[in-house]
Amino acid sequence: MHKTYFIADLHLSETRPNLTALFVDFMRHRAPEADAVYILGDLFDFWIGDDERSPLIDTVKHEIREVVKQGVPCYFIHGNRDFLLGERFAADCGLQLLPEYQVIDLYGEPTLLCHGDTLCTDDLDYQSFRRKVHQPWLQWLFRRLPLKVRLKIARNIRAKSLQDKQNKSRAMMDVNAEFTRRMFDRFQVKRLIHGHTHRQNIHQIPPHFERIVLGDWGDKASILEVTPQRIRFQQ
Ligand code: OKV
Ligand code: MN
Repeated sequence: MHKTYFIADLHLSETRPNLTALFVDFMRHRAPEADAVYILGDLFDFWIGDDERSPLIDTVKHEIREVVKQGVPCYFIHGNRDFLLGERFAADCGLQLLPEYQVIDLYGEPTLLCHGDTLCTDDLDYQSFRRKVHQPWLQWLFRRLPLKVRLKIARNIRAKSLQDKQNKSRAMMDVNAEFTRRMFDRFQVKRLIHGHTHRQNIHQIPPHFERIVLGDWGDKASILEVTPQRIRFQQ
């Protein structure tokens, strides 16, 4: 039976081994049966360069490589946290990096994929942060810093961001409806799949649009399974 899996926002880190175990379980027992696996960003809780080494990174690479070896293509769109994940990581495990927005033919239905952070246009602070750290020259500079320095900078930025987050409303951190509507038009699709907000749901938007939001991974996995017949979330 044909099926395609979509996951996002696992936020894997060394501090949460149970999460890594859930990912390993998914990659070993579900992913091999799929036509393809799409990881729509924030696979890792943070990413400061492909030269960082850790048991977690080795595990994730290994699991992706094994799935790819079995003939299941694995695709990745950057999240707001692992936007620095690069070609080196991808080449190491056979992961295919996709651009910010990608339209795929999902069993006959053109479907737009993205992480979702770019849709949250009401969060002006975040969008300004994003513009800053996405500047090619700043990334070029950051990548050249010693690993230790990057770790320290990243820790500081995360601590600062945790404070800022407390002053933001729920609505501000959701997608902007009008901006999202324009994306359906721009990419000529009636279906959008994204993550980032962690608000797992399938929204029907009149007259004929569908916005599918992937859930995050906490105590349980959140997996979207699409077959030619139906769309459903699995745990
Ligand atoms: C990722 C987010 C931390 C949100 C820094 C240039 C600069 C890249 C970076 C450092 C931080 C990613 C790479 C991280 C996302 C945070 C806190 C909030 C809202 C520079 C290029 F500016 F220092 F030169 N970074 N890390 N945040 O720790 O993974 O998305 S991160
Ligand atoms: Mn995100």
